[in-house]
Amino acid sequence: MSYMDIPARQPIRLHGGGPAFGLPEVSPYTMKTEVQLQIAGLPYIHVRAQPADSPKGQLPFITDDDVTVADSTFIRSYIEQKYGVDLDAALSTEQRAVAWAVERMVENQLGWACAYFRYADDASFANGPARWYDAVPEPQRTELRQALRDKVMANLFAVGITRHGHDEIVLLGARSLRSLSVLLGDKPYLFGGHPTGSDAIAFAQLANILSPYFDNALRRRAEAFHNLVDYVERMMERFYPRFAWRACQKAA
Ligand SMILES: N[C@@H](CCC(=O)N[C@@H](CS)C(=O)NCC(=O)O)C(=O)O
Repeated sequence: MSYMDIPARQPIRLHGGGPAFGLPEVSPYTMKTEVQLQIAGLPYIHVRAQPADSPKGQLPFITDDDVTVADSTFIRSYIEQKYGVDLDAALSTEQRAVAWAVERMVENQLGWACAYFRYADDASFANGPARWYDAVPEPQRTELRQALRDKVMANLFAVGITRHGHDEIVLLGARSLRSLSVLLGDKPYLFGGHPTGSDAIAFAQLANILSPYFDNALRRRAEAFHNLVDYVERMMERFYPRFAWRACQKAA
């Protein structure tokens, strides 16, 4: 068989929400996967999709030839197995355990605190998620906005975050921010000189919190951790070098 007979491999297609709110990708889970694909050195194409397009009803999902994988955690397992990469290769067994705990804290606690500020606050909702329906004619626009907000508010209640008061939610979020800040210390990345798997989600969630489009108490708490602010800038420069993160921050 000659070189010409070998079928060209199609890049992985990463389905996400696309840029919005001063971020190169609006979905933190898609950003996580995008960064992990880059750490793994795998070529990919970033395409826009709707959650309803995904087999699990959420973004991201990837298509790789005839394989579709949904959910950022399972996407990572898939690429690590299929392409023989280990995003945590440099980590000890103990560090891997900490990395998983960090990932769960960011996704299952800090992420909900961030979502609370985006959806519960009228101005943030109007300035943010409501805008996805700008092109839809009335009365469907108002209905779709309300349906989205109701769904996310129901989720926030189900996971428990909105059973707390505003200040308590800030406190919970700030504890996670502090933990990340302490873990990072003065290192470039969470576990040393090179980014590993959990840097992807920590960065994505922190970038979302620091989005200049939303002014809230959680963002102000995050801004007070200067090493986290610098970390987001560092990750942005490395993984989204063409995105004008600094300019967006200054313009806000
Ligand atoms: N566990 C999922 C969470 C993904 C997720 O929450 N995606 C959001 C966008 S950031 C979504 O699609 N939400 C729509 C919905 O839940 O209906 C993962 O890690 O991929």
